[in-house]
Amino acid sequence: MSNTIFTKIINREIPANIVYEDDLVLAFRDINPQAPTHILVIPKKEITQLDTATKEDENLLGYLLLTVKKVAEQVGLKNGYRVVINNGNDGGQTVDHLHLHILGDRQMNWPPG
Ligand code: DGP
Repeated sequence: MSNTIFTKIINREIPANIVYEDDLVLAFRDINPQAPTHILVIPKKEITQLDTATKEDENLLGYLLLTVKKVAEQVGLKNGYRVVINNGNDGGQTVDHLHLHILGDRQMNWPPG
């Protein structure tokens, strides 16, 4: 798959405001925040989008969600938050490396745009 901007962040080829990292995942602040707190959680494995994840990624997908919870707690999102995965063109995905958005510190609306 293509080497996206997120791979460059993982490899420290470009800077990012990293809030959490371990062997499997990385979390960093979104460069174009849509809420006072906007963090992206990504797998270090290059998965293009949710649609291209496979059975082999089952544990990693669960781990990403538990990482969201851990990061939200770490940054103090006590009143809740929204988790978003934009998948593919109609989903509004712009970076071809699976990522989970954590949006918080404001009231979210429904339905989303
Ligand atoms: P999506 O639309 O779901 O593919 O979201 C991609 C997000 O990635 C978008 O909110 C902006 C963010 N983003 C794009 N390039 C960079 C970057 O170089 N650094 C950081 N921190 N975020 C980026």
